[in-house]
Amino acid sequence: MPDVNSTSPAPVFGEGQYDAIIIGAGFAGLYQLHCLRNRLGLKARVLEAADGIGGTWYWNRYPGARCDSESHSYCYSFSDELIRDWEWSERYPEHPEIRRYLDFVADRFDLKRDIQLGTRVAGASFDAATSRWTVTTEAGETFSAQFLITAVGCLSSANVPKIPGLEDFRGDWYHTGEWPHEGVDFAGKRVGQIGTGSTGIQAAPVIASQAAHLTVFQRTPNYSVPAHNAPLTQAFKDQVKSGYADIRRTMHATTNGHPFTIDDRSVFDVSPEERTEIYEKAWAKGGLQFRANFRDITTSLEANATAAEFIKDKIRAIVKDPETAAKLADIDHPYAAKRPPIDSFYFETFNRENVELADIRADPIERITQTGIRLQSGKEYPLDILVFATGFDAMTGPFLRMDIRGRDGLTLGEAWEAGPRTYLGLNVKGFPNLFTITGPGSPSVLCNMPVPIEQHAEWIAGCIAHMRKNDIATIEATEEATEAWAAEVNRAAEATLLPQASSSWYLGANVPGKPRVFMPYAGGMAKYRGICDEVAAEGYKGFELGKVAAHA
Ligand code: N01
Repeated sequence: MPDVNSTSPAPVFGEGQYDAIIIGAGFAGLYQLHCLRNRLGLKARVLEAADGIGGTWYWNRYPGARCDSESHSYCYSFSDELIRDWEWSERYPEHPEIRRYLDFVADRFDLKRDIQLGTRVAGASFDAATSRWTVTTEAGETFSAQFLITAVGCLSSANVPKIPGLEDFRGDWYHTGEWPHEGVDFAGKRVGQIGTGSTGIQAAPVIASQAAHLTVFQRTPNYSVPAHNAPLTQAFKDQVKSGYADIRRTMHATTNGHPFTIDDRSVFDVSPEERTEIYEKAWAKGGLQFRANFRDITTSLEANATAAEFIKDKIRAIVKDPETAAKLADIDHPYAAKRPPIDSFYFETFNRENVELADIRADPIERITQTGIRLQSGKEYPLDILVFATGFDAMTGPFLRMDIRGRDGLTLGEAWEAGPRTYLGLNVKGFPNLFTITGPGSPSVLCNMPVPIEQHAEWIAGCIAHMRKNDIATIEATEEATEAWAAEVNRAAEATLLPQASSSWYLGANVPGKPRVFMPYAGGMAKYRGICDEVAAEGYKGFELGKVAAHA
């Protein structure tokens, strides 16, 4: 790991002049600011569209929104003091608790004075003559910086599908990723929820418990494993604090950055009876750990089928109406080929009198009417409230809604016309000094997010420290390294079952017209960290380093 503590003399600045502009004040933006300002002594500013910090957790306040990673791992691990001084209350933290945590971190490291809220970045352009970025906001402010760092999140551009008739709907409608802060009163209402991904699976049980009636419109049935959320015991909290060094080591050594390891056995190393027993235990324990029961669940279709069938049997056993159970269990992709949801009584929700499942794969939505949803068969669902749990224009959406222009006016949209191309998910050829935290081509969404975020922010800080120390003005991925990385991203994906879920947002398949490219790096976080360290150790191999005067 390069030395993030080395600094070089800070240049003199005018108003709006910075060493680094960071876009976004979620987990990534906060830590990047800490690394650059508090450790390197750079002049850095975070621009954040929202009126508060929190990133994804600022916007996702839908009913049931809580993290699927366990709280003791869904946090920063860089500071022993933070680990000592913060206490999580539940196994999976609910959205307000995560915001309180991030607020605590921002105060602890005195970050807020360099975070400008209510400031949506409209665009940024690179000037080759000065080697600087000019960043413009929607309000017309401009900033100049040597480095532009995006901390925009992977799932922050809400996807509201263009279903005909939405503009006619006389009820209220909401997207889960832009949920009103004051909440939504479902009492006495007929609610329609479109979408059964991780979000929909979290939201449906809570909405059902509050509304007069809930119809879940399901296009692609999904697996889910119980979360078994519960308050944390004092003994567990103490154990986490005293054993955090080991927990951190595990998170850094595993594929997905979670605090548990993947069992080294194959599904077929054990007898069918023993396998069922293992699955039963994992089901009773709950959580994302289910896919870590055997090493080949995520790589072999035959092995995967044993886990898939186990979960389908559970669905059929939980859901009392056989027709509804059959629709819920009619899953067309391998388990965990899409991001595996975990739930609190999702399948049980369909046993409630006030809940109905509409199979819109068999009978698609024709249109939204003034009073509800009409299916192609002519069947009508009268609704007062419509909830879109329809996901995000993932990974590239948050970038492409800004007008980012690199060398010679090349837009990021043009550079990514056939799908995102990056080197290590960290930089794009043609866009010098642009760093993309958890960008496409990095492990990001396949991991417990704080782990790749910390690794990226530290790597970027190390890179900038190296540049300052060696009087390097620009860094830019080479075409050769970009090509080789694209091949590695494809190779890593093909070694897993991930590309086999054809409707997955990992492939961009959820947004009509989006290029079908497997976006995250599936080679595992530990391997990826090693590659990034090696790139740095070898003088930023694969990057072109430019030695022109940098400071304006
Ligand atoms: O979105 P999704 P999400 N008509 O894209 C359906 C993270 N997350 O918000 O599969 C009808 O997974 C779509 O159907 P189909 C996590 O990484 C994390 O649930 O396209 N239906 C699908 O059922 C997750 O993976 C936490 O056929 C339409 C659903 O909407 C990611 O966010 C919690 C449709 C979208 O599912 C996204 O999850 C929650 C249409 N036109 C989420 N368009 C944590 O705990 C879409 N759908 C950290």
